Amino acid sequence: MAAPLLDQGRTLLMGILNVTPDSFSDGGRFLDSSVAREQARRMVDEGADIIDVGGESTRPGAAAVDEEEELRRVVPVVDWIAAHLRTLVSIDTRKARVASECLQHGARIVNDVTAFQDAAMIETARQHKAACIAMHMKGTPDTMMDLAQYGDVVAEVKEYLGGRVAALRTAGLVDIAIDPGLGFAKSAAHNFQILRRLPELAALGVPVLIGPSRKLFLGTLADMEAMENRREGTVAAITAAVLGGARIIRAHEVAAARRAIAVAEAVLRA
Ligand code: HH2
Repeated sequence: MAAPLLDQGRTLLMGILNVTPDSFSDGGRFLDSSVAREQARRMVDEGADIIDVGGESTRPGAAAVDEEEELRRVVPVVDWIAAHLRTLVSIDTRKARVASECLQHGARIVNDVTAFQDAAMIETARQHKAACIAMHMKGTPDTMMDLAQYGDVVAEVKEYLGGRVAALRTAGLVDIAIDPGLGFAKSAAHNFQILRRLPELAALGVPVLIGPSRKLFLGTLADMEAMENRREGTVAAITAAVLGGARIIRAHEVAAARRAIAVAEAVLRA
């Protein structure tokens, strides 16, 4: 069996490349393909293990993107990165056809914020022997913030993700990571609770991915409302995540994330 991509015995760093006009923190910056390529190269130089290419914003309230448009945005970028850079490519999509095309163009990981609930997505991953990242969310990006209600958020997320891992394994998929989905149908308090109780999710026995980068829950703390004031908070959240057992970190600012991971890993080793 091939070595797992998502479990390499160290914390992996996933750099975010949003090829969108409307992502919450960097919308429009990387729509131009030459700028997207440069950003991918920079992130790899700064230590990204994986480049996560997305063509549809999933920010709260975001509208769905037409399939052809999403393909047009992501496929050339995935193709170029896979051919030119020494890195793994993941495709951040909810659509089986987008995943399929990107896997044919060199992506090896599917990052699905709907956790492979679409049978066609599972079948696509199975056919390509892709690694799978299954994220927890409720509803859709358009409706999710009305659904941020839980008895025990960590217990509910854990039960849901445990079920998704079982479904993927039943389909024969073996390279799997889970993600509680910070900011997806979660209040700020839910996100902090998830970070504090991360070891409970890590106990599911598959790598946990955490994506706190620049997110709104950081902006609820004093002096962090403005996006440009969330850099240090992002680094702190990454540190907390690794100390709590996260094995994959998804971030916009790769160099800073790499340094935070190094500190947290040194603490864990000490
Ligand atoms: N967050 C975003 C998008 N995809 N995938 C996973 N697995 N985990 C996350 O936390 C996650 C994700 C949202 O962040 P971003 O990509 O920066 O913004 P947008 O969705 O507006 O493009």
